[in-house]
Amino acid sequence: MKNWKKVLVLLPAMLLIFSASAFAAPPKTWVVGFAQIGSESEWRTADTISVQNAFNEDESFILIYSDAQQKQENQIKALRSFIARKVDCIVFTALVETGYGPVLQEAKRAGIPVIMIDRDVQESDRSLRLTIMGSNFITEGEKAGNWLAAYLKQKGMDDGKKPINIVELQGTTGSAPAIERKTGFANIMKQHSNWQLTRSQTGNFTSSEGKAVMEAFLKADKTIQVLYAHNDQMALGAIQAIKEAGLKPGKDIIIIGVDAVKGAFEAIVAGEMNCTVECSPLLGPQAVQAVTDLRDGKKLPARIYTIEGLFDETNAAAALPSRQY
Ligand code: GYE
Repeated sequence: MKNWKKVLVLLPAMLLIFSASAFAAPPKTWVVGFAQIGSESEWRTADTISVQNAFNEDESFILIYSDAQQKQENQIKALRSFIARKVDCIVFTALVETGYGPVLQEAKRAGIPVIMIDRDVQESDRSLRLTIMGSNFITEGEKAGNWLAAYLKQKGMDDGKKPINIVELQGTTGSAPAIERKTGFANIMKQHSNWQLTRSQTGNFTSSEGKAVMEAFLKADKTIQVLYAHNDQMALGAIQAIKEAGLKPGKDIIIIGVDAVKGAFEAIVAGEMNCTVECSPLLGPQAVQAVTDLRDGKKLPARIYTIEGLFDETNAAAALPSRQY
């Protein structure tokens, strides 16, 4: 008898839940503006495609894509046009770390949330963006340094006294990955007093500039033993320069890159490059998840890191067939 009463009392609530879930309104369509940097590398292309596909596959989003062609002023213009169009959310990758304060303030005043992916800005006011999702670039630089220490040891090339001459190709000046990949590698250099950074210059994350800078390094210096490039694209350009100088890349000069793009895998398998630290560009699904959570009223964590590995001659060939970028 008692149970019957309970059912009678609960019935209206049960009906309400049932009808709410059966006829739940579809999620409100959100217009998302994506302010991308450009297309300087294989990595960037894979990143753009991943974000575009992930948003386009979800019918509840309309993505507006902007390619800034490597210019900060174009990015600022794109952000302003997103604000003028009153988009629901902005997904933003900052070319460099500084100079976006005013436009981010404008977005905040307009009540438009900003989600950073890949490259963050240096703004003391954390509230200017909800989260930054992507890689830990300092860890990547440290991984590159630790790999080098283990490799030199294994080859019996480092007695801890004789100098190890290293050159560095930096990424775009002022960008988060260039600053932090340098810092991470320098952290490991500090543990090896005989390692010396003999030359360090920007190659702007591109193959052509990486090649040109490496050519200049090789002309001026015959003692280079190691190249640390802040991305694979510059390492691949430098490999051309090393070959043209009559040297064997991967043998006469140890070459370390970052990203783990297909071109680097092929170079490692061919014995022309030694190591690449993985940095995943496949940020699309994670970005869609974050924007969906935001639309659902959930709070986003301030930092979302991607999980990544490292590849050299011991594991590159086995991993190559399943690589997505
Ligand atoms: O390593 C490089 C690209 O921001 C992590 O930018 C990204 C970097 C990536 O051009 O290849």
